[in-house]
Amino acid sequence: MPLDTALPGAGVTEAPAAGAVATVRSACPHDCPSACALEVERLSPTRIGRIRGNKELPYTAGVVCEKVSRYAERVHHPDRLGRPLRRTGAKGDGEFAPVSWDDALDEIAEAFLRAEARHGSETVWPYHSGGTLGLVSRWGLDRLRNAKRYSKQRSTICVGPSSSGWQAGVGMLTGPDPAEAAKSDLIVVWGGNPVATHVNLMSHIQRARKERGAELVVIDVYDTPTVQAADRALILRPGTDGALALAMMQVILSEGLADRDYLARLTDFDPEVERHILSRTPAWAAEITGLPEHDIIDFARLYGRTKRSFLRLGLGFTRSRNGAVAMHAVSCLPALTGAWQEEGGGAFYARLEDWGLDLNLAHGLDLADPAIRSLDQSRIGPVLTGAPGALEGGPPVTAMLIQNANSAEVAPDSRAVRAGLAREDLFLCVHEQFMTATARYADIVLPATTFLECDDFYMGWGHSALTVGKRVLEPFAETRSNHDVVCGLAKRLGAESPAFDMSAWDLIDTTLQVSGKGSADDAAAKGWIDCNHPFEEAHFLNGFPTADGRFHFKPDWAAVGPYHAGLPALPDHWAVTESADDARPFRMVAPPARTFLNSSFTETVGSQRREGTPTVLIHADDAAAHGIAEGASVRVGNDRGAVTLTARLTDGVLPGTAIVEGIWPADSYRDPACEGMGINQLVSADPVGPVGGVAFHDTAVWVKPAGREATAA
Ligand SMILES: Nc1nc2c(c(=O)[nH]1)N[C@H]1C(S)=C(S)[C@@H](COP(=O)(O)OP(=O)(O)OC[C@H]3O[C@@H](n4cnc5c(=O)[nH]c(N)nc54)[C@H](O)[C@@H]3O)O[C@H]1N2
Ligand SMILES: Nc1nc2c(c(=O)[nH]1)N[C@H]1C(S)=C(S)[C@@H](COP(=O)(O)OP(=O)(O)OC[C@H]3O[C@@H](n4cnc5c(=O)[nH]c(N)nc54)[C@H](O)[C@@H]3O)O[C@H]1N2
Ligand code: SF4
Ligand SMILES: [Mo]
Repeated sequence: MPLDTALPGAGVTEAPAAGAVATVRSACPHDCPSACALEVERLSPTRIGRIRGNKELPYTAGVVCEKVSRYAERVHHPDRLGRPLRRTGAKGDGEFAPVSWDDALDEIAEAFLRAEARHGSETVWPYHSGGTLGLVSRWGLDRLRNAKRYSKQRSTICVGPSSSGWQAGVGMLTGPDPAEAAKSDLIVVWGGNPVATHVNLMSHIQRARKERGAELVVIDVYDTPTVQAADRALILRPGTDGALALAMMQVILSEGLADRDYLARLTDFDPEVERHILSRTPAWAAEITGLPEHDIIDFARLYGRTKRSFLRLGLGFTRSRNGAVAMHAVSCLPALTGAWQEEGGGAFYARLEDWGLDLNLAHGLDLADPAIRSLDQSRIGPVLTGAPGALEGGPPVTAMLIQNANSAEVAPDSRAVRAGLAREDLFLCVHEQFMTATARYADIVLPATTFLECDDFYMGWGHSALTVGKRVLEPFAETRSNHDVVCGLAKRLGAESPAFDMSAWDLIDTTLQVSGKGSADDAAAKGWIDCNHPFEEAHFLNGFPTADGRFHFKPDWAAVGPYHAGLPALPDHWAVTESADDARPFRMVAPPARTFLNSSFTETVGSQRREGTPTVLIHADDAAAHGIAEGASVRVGNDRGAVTLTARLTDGVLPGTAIVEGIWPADSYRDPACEGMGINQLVSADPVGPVGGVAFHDTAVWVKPAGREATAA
């Protein structure tokens, strides 16, 4: 079917004259809080040109990041997978031969049925992650999972620590639209790097600075581009944000800056909490954080005296073993000052709940059996290698379908992940756009469409609109969408749900209609659906979404998640991070690279050119102490593994901290010890309490000149 018949004018904002370029609406599918509404230059039914930000959706405001603006490089990449493949070599070798779609789907279904007959349905583990956040493309796999009683997935890898910490105090993953930052007098970006990771936020912050003379404060562990854009920066030791928050509260309470009326009305603040906070002095926090005591006091006063203060909480500061406790401690600040009551005041972490969508049909929620086990997504390594406890008392995992995930690179403890993926008794299907490190281990590789080649809707987890991504291009080669694969397998596996017989568009339309949000076509005509809450609700003026309607200074961790043992009963700094010692004197932080998105875009020339080569950033004094020169080749390692990187020296990081940006393909690390593994071979898969998740920025390592380590080894 010619494209323009398939999509009768939908989303076309400028009609093409003969031979001219059409500009078509779309939406970014990536795991990024900006969740941009896009405008795509469609050059032909199979080619795009530039991508720009939609000017009408206020949050996007005409801006997109550099990597998506040149998406043509990714969608038209010569290495796109175009045909289903069957493994011909050993697992992980990457040797495959083409096979037909029918044969591939038959083979997967037979393998799943065989596995189920032998070990029961829980032996099959469908697995998805954030490659796309499409309401259909990402979570549609759950419909197959639930209909077939396959093992569930606890999606912890990204938001486990941050979400649980926020829930402990506020109660629900919701809040005001962060575009409200434009109305603030003080914006604090805490443990996030929006210039690199969600650039659109910066437009709204810039407005506040220009129109209101607002101040931007950034709290990070190194001199990021967001730090460079700030009026004031606090560079602290990783994993110590809880201490900073407590000392700020101590100053606010002792200098009479707390809103006592608000505390009494809308929180569980009591004399026990007050006594505890008063014991956490700036001197105590200075010792832990590495910040000068007077900087802590100055910033606490600024925050305490500014009613319209907005905390934009990133995820970075929660990727430590104490991450949930730190998030909870920081989230206490606007409850103490009552900043929530102001427009442009309060805090935002992520809107992952509270969209008012009935997703029973789309995600098969009503088919789920509570008795079926739920495996921790972050612990794919321990799960596949059968580590104690990881299988939750159930059978081994012997069959998987992976969509939207590159676990061999992104999950912690790469050694275990790869050992697991290579198991001879595991049947693995990977549905992918590229031959990733994970796909190389597959028995069957299926070629996937990109967001431009299928229909979907997306939740703006860093704003409050649902965005619409209607198909822009004909699918490349033989690629199929996630929805098509799920439906094709469901038929062969005898799984039942009316949604398996619906197109993605019909499924979205039905979902929107039963949720009272109009039709999919109406939404497509506009480009998005506004789901903003009224001010009183977004700011919790009449109560927080907790059982008693109050913000909780005293969290009930046991009610939040299973790994609650030892979490402090009051807001605090929890000293459980991986301690540096003489053998591993550095604490490694592994944050995103600006032009990669997790492991995506590592294949594009523009991003490769921009990022150069994998580096480790350390303080110049540390470098001198370890005999490391600028640009030198160094090895970074611990008991779990080692990588080779190029050293960059700076005074924009505290001594003892080592920054390694980006999740590069394993062969970029040029180290014989890598054995096909990347940076996450150094990262532990221990679950972060109370719900699980990964301490990506909490790894003790040594850093040595490459030559010296090589001779020692
Ligand atoms: N360009 C780009 N954009 C991305 C991504 C990407 O890989 N590349 N990933 C996307 C995804 S999946 C997500 S979840 C978001 C994440 O986006 P962010 O919320 O920005 O979170 P992180 O990427 O984890 O880390 C952000 C910052 O936290 C800092 N940090 C690390 N440890 C600490 C600490 O202990 N305390 C403090 N105060 N700061 C600390 C890091 O130095 C880093 O600058 O970004 C999305 N956007
Ligand atoms: N060192 C370190 N590791 C990290 C992090 C970190 O900060 N540091 N961040 C963590 C975080 S926050 C996250 S969210 C995870 C993310 O980890 P992942 O969600 O696994 O992210 P990606 O590496 O981008 O891999 C997603 C894959 O999905 C594929 N894909 C995209 N769209 C589609 C589609 O429509 N269909 C199919 N079938 N496939 C598709 C892409 O080609 C890509 O290979 O990584 C985590 N890992
Ligand atoms: S990756 Fe983020 S900033 Fe870039 S286009 Fe997508 S949503 Fe916007
Ligand atoms: Mo993430």
